Amino acid sequence: PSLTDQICSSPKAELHMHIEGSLEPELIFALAQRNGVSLPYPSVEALRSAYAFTDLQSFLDIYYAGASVLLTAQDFYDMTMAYVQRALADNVRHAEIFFDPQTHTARGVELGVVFDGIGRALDDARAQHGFSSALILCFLRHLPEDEAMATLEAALPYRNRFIGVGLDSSERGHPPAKFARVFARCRTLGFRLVAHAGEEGPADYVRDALDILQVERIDHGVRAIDDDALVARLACERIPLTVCPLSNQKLGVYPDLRQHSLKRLLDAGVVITLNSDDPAYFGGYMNANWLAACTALDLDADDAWRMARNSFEAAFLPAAEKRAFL
Ligand code: ES4
Ligand code: ZN
Repeated sequence: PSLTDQICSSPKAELHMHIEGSLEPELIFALAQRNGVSLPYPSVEALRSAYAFTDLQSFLDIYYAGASVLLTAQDFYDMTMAYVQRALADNVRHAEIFFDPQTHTARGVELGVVFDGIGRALDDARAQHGFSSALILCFLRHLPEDEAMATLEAALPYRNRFIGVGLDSSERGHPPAKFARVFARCRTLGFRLVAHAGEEGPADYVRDALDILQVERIDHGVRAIDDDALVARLACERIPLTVCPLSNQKLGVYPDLRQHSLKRLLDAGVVITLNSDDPAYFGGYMNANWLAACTALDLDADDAWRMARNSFEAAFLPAAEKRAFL
């Protein structure tokens, strides 16, 4: 088979996807209408044409505006089911899905509504399609640590509905150390730990996420390439990076994908995985990300096979379940 066919048909795990970033403009408009929410864009086309980002913050402003249409459990259900359909089409067999509770509670949407809508969709996806999934609750790093701690406490009644916690939103000026106490508490509680680091922020933030937050995976982590000792450590300790090629291109981390560090990191022995991040905003779901990376960096069948295997190795699943996917 061609490399394209191999990539598209290969079973994969998606480990870095924000469910709010799967809201397509059409669904944003449909939900706005259903809920009587007014949007600052006259049409689907006008909204989509605003997706011309210059950096992470210019994206986040539009991403939080898009999420403002989510009010009811049915809204969260519809968003999640639409993502599952896209993932199934790309042969994603398992997804560890981020969600941002603070984006919703700040608008008066109760945490239980968020968990019910997303959770019911993922239960149905498992029952109807055998789609495996888990939820990771992300703290917004531009907000104070106290608010992350309060969010954690509010989420504890639902603790069997999420397996871990992460850290997302504006990276620069919000280093991992800002969240040392809340991550320590999450570790004590037995949650799996991840954090965005080294997307726009420096390689130092990747090291601090490992040493201070004690995360098990790094989301993005592409700036680690600036620090040879750190790259060697990631490879030696088999710390996975959840890399998102189209995101990095659209946000100007690597405007030209041919410059992307993921090939150099892969060749250095780092456990690289490929993911879609915010697929509705960055121009593609899983297979589009895989094909863009493989084309731009001239990756071969062996590289693609390694990254598919890495996606299951890096997943927060029991070893026996991982093996059954490949
Ligand atoms: C995000 Cl691309 C990215 N980076 C940081 N935080 C995020 N939240 C949603 N997408
Ligand atoms: Zn992300």
